[in-house]
Amino acid sequence: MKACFMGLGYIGLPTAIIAAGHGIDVIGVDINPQVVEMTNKGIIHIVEPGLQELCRHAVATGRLKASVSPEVSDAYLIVVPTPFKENHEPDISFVETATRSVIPLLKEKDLFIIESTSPVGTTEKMKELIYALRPELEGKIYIAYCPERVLPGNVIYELEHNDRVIGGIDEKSTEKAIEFYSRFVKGTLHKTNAKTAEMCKLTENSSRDVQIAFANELSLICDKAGINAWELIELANKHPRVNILQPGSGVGGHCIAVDPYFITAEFPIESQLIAKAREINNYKAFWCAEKVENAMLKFELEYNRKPVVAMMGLAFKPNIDDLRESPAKYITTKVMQSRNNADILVVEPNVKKHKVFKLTGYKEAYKKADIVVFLVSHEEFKTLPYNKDKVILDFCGIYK
Ligand code: SAJ
Repeated sequence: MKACFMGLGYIGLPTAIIAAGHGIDVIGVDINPQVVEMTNKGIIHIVEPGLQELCRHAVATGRLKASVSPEVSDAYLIVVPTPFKENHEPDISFVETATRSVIPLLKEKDLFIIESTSPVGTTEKMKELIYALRPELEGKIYIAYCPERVLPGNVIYELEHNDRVIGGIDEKSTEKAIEFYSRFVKGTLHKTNAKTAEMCKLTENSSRDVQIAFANELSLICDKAGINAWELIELANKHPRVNILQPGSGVGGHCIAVDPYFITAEFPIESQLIAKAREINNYKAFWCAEKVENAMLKFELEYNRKPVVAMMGLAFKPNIDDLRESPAKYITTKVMQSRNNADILVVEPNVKKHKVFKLTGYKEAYKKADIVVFLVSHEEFKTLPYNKDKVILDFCGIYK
């Protein structure tokens, strides 16, 4: 079995490595020649615990090779990004380009799988594209959609152990895709059709977004009412059928803050709650920035000097170095722009150097600051003692 993985990013690379580790001959394709070069040397270009060793081994055994162009294989997997455009419409051009590049290589009985998070109907569209260009293959190849659901940082375990949803354009395609994934997935492989599988991925991340929006909305209400939101949520969660998530400085990353738009763009009338949740989670970051700006003004009026402010955390969630779509980064940037002559110390213990922000150590920043703003609940921050002499804005429950 030879499989061609189109895209060697956060998901494509680990999946390719794990497939190679299970005896599949893998050709990993990426448009970035640097990624290809590194992969061929057995070096990973992403941060993922345990993956480096597996990559080196997969390359050494000859099972994994990387290239800038696809090669004739038995299975083709599309694992490229699906960003959104400025108007929040999904952009499936990478999926289409990757599909177009494998179309000339397709032969009878091949398997074509899309893993990229995609708007409902994408698999069907790619099917039509393939058959338009290769009409002789109609009904003779297998086409399916199978989203990933791994959590960065725990990818190796989750890729093998998570259940997966697999939806083909017909039953034979679903069966063939299940056969493929059962070579390296231990979790249960659930059968469905392509549309349901596409919608399932969007549903999972929208569900989380809506639940976080509820927690964030509660935090705004609590702030006005003078109630500790974390204590409130902990108490409400003592109810056997209530499970509220944690409020924070907003929702970031490339999944939960993005995927709901794939539903709202296509079903604007029906998706009222999903759209509102996106608004609330975006607003939460804006609200945090306003809170910081107000605290700075208040300090200036009271002490007749500008405060030193520590912005604690830039990552999009705790204990990672990933700053993509990060609300903490947005808040820090907004505060720096609006109070441009203020003394602002930026802290991110998981990043060594940043091209825009001058970073300060977390202990030093905490010591020097008059106003401390907790944006991400990194473990390190929880070791800092609560200093009553400082103004502390705890947006992520460090001292809950
Ligand atoms: N967040 C909160 N409060 C919470 C939980 C999270 O504010 O109680 C925030 C985080 O700080 C972060 C954002 O939400 O800014 C997203 O973080 P996350 O850990 O919920 O999700 P991701 O983006 O790292 O990964 C998600 C996962 N999806 C679900 O949990 C439903 C993962 O399983 C998916 O594979 C991934 O999206 C993806 O690739 O789609």
